Amino acid sequence: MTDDLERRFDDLWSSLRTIGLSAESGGYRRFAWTAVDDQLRRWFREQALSRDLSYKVDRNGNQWAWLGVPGEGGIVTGSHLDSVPDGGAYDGPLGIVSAFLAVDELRARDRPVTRPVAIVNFADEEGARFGVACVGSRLLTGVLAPHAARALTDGQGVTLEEAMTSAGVDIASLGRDDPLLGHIGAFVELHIEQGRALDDVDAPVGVATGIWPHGRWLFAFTGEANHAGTTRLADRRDPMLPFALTVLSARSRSAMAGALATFGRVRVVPNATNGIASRVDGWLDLRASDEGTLATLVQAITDDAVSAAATNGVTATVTCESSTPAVVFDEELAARVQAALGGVPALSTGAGHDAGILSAHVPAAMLFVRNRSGVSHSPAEQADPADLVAGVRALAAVLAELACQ
Ligand code: HGY
Ligand code: MN
Ligand code: MN
Repeated sequence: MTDDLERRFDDLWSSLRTIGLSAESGGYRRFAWTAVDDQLRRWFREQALSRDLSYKVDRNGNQWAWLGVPGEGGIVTGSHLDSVPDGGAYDGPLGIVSAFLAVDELRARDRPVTRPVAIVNFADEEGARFGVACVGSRLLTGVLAPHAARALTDGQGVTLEEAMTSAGVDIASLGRDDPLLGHIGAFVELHIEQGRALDDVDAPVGVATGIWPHGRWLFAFTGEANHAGTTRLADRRDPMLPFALTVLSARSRSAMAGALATFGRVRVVPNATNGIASRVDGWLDLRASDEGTLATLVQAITDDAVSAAATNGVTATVTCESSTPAVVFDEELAARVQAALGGVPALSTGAGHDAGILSAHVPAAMLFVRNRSGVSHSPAEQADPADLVAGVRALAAVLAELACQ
């Protein structure tokens, strides 16, 4: 094990630091298939080539860097480089930077690497631009149908098909990729923790047990645009009112059920201060400990929305944009990861990940690195240099356990 790892982490991290950084917010705006994403993808390619790893883009636009010949039983690590709007630095990129450094560590060891090892950058994990999260891993595993993916549309009316085509991806090749899935013997994703559990128990690294089921629903309320100063209250068909009531319903119902409901994105048409809106679209992100609770909550919030809309002369429609079942990570793989790390805290999470999507198809595991602020999807994400290095060492130990036999 080399001892200048902190410096090498810093160097590699710095090479990525300014890409997509907003001077205005201090957060990252790294959205799929944009010019910023292209810079990130070039960075990944350069890292792969500078290490003599074989570089490939799969049928669904995910980037791969292979050590050894891709084949059955490969040990894959990696994460994503895209971000939410004004995201933090670590969610995603930490898993990829740590993966490159862990592979460097693996190669510097005496033990021969006996299985193919790969680093992957999954495309469009956050779904910030086209609305559906984990598009790259959903396409790879067949969870998202190619025709549904192609039709996804961003806020400017650009389809995913157009965006991927402009980025040079052959759109005709999208879809479940069984030969590639057959090369993944195990997938291990390292990720910044998106909470305070590790800080609470004073541990730099933890292992995931599972992910809460979750999904995204579009609540669309259609009323009638009219003048804010002349329209009598009795004559209004204001979609903002049922929307507001729905936000409160989601909050109180989820609180009672121990679940998490968030409306973090709203579109108001025409969005004028002195006008009653004609339409309000709000996106519900809902997560619960089990699928029954999630389904019951969605139905109850939908019923509340429809009834609040009717009371206000507005129509409401609710569309599920994505849903992800509960994930329980592979216990045998988790036990091997734990053995390689000498026993670390085990945590479940409400955050979605490509590892969760892959877990229904191949053995998958996750390592979490302590986040000092506990905040994520915000520039306030924070990690200590010593923990970042501990994460790389942990990942290298796991790769050695799995790939050197
Ligand atoms: O939204 C999520 O849970 C994840 O961070 N993509
Ligand atoms: Mn995220
Ligand atoms: Mn992430």
